[in-house]
Amino acid sequence: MADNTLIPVAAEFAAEAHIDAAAYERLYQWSLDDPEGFWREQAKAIDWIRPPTRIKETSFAPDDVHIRWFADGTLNASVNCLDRHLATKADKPAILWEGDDPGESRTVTWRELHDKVNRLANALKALGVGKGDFVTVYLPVIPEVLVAMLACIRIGAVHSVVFSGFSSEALAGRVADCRAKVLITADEGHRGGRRLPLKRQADAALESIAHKVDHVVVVRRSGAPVPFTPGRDQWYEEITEAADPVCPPVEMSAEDPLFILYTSGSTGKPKGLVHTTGGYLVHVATSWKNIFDYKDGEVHWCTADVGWVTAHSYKIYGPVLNGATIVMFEGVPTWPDTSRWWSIIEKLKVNIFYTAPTAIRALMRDGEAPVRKHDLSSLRVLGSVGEPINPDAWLWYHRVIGGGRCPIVDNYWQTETGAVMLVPLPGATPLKPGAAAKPYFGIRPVLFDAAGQAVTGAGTGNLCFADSWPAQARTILRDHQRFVQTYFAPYPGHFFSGDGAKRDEDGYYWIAGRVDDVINVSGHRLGTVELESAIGSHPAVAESAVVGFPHEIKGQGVFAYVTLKAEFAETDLLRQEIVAWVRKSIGPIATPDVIQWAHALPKNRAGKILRRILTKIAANDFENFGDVTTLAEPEVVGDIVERRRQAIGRR
Ligand code: 7RM
Repeated sequence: MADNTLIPVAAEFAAEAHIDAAAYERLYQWSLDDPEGFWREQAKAIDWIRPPTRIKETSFAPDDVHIRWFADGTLNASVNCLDRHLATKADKPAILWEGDDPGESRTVTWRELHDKVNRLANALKALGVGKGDFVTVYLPVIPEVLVAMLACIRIGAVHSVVFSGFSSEALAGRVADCRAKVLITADEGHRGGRRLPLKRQADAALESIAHKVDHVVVVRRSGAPVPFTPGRDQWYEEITEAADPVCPPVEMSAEDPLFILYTSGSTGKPKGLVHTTGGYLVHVATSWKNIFDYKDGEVHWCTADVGWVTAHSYKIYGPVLNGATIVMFEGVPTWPDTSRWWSIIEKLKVNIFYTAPTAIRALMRDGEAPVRKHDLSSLRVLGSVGEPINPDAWLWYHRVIGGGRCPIVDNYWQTETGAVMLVPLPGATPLKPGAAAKPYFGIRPVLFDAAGQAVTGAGTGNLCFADSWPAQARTILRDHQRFVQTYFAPYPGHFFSGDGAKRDEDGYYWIAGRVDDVINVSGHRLGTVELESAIGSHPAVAESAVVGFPHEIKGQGVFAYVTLKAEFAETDLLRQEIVAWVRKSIGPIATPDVIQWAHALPKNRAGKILRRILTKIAANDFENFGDVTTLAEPEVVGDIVERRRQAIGRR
């Protein structure tokens, strides 16, 4: 059993590591006994204009949930990301960028990055953007996305990065929700040899909402002709060339917002989680260095797209705060062939490589040959994030990619937590394939069982965290009540993660996955309600229910039960049409894997769909439905099971 495999920390690794086993025990204990003292010390990793004297101020009383860290400190985030590295690193690379096309690459030094950020910051100011304004960033993985984020925070504007794979409808909702003043996009994105019409999608999004942005800044990426609205639209190149290269940083309060990031929840409306400046930077800067055991001069590559929190904290802010060289890759791992990632690791001599289990599973299918073509000996530490990693994929990643010598840091956290919660520190914690291992400093995991009791010792339950940590999200934009209800109402006094977990005899944590109405597809969170409303808006659909099901590559796939309106026939053509409809309304990541027609959906007498049963059927488990006495029409289930049996029989 993989559960029993324990891979010890190599003595040579521990000897050189920032944190070894003894240091982990000592620091973890300190962080619990004296959180204020511990985090006051950690806060020294950041350059403050006025260092904080107030460290932690939190309340989790139901009528007054508030979270404040370092509240009287002031600072500027972009100074911490840029200016302070110039004295020692000006001509060293900050960004090593690889284009989708293997012939295309760029190096951006710290000096160049500083110059670009200052110019864009001034250009944004000239467009009327100031402290507290929202800027939506809808860009592919190109250096300008980092420039845009840092330019915003230099002038105190709040960035909202939207994944460029999201559709115009998804973008529209996110621009309207934060009432963005400016949208920054590109003419087109390049991905897997194809072009993404970003500017067209952005225009469509802006046309569909009542809120009006003042300006759209357009980066010329492909050079393709795109529609351009004079006055509103501005070419990035033109406004930054014309701008002054020196932009004084704005002094911000530690609790001023740094960015927002939308994530799917269990209702249809994405939540704009608000992260603030001081606590986020302290926690992200220090934890990134510790979890990857970063040494000055190393090259870090996180493969996540900039639209996800993984990229915010540990592709961008963590490394950039530490002055590390980061890799940005615009394309996909399978184009032009499945050795693309490995060729980049060899070419750029990547030391720290951080990706998601779904990618490992997909690349594993191709066998070892594409990996063996390349020299991966520069690798020192590997990371995994986004979903539980199955021991098979873990062992392959460790042996084939890491050559058996690189620890895998499987780090568990969320958009809401801002930074890591559970992780084996590479110089401190023996590894168990598939376990997110131990709590990070200052983190107090608690498992609650079905009776609502905290589990002591080994056991399973709903994963919560007591107290607070500096990178914790402060609220949901313009909906504090929803923030309180979602995260703090289920287990008063605790933050509820939405995940189930197990704690083993050694105190290691194993994440079981979501226990709410969220599916984790290839490490991306999708709310079932959001999917259902997309499907339900198709004219032929009467009703639908979406559940996750085990998927070999994606971890979980999207399974939709669909009931059609009486006048529509259940055809394959209509199936394809609904799939295309969902892709258009949310984006390709939301593509349903299976659509099964249903005459009716199983409901209780109050009309609530019984997803528990539908989840079992989607996993081809046709028994153990539990209590079915609440079903309004029990025969509906037999019919759905019969259709499922036929469908698998046919394949
Ligand atoms: C960082 C990130 C969060 C959800 C979370 C879990 C799942 C993330 C792991 C994991 C098992 C991990 N943020 N998750 N990391 N499950 N092991 N190491 O992914 O907000 O996009 O997603 O992802 O279900 O709740 S996220």
